[in-house]
Amino acid sequence: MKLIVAIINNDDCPGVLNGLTQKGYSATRLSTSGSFLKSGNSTLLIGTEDEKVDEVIEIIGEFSRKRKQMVTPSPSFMAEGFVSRAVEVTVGGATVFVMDVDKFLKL
Ligand code: 2BA
Ligand code: 2BA
Repeated sequence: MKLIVAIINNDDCPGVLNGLTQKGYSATRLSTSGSFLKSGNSTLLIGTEDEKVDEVIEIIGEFSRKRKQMVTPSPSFMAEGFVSRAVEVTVGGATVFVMDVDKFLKL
């Protein structure tokens, strides 16, 4: 059993969740935010059998798209002098972690 933690763009979340549900997977969506953009993203928790991990990752990849976007970092970040103007960042795509699960219980 594995736990897949996938951080994706909010806009891509409905598509990814539909794709997973249609294939019979269960997922839990958490509302999160990244440290750099400080805007909302979504973190999906997906518990599944070892042999299904690749299919889950495929579905996540299919429904999350990587694209470029100009962003101005938040004032607090600018005040620290790291960045003072709009920068191009890649948004979309997915950051995926796969972890071993010791126990999976439904009580
Ligand atoms: P449960 O299986 O008791 O799941 C309750 C909630 O626990 C789920 O809410 C989900 O947030 C989380 N969860 C369960 N299994 C998970 C897993 N393997 N990985 C990550 N999170 C998990 P919902 O997704 O709203 O599902 C509510 C109920 O609908 C589920 O109750 C299940 O009876 C059914 N269900 C969920 N996905 C389904 C699917 N793809 N096809 C058919 N029925 C589904
Ligand atoms: P954010 O932290 O808001 O980062 C959004 C995008 O900004 C990143 O996309 C990356 O292209 C850029 N970026 C992030 N930190 C940067 C920095 N210090 N300098 C320059 N550019 C930077 P992704 O790498 O695709 O990450 C998307 C989101 O996934 C991140 O949102 C964060 O919430 C999460 N994430 C990415 N890598 C992570 C990691 N190693 N651990 C935990 N969460 C991670």
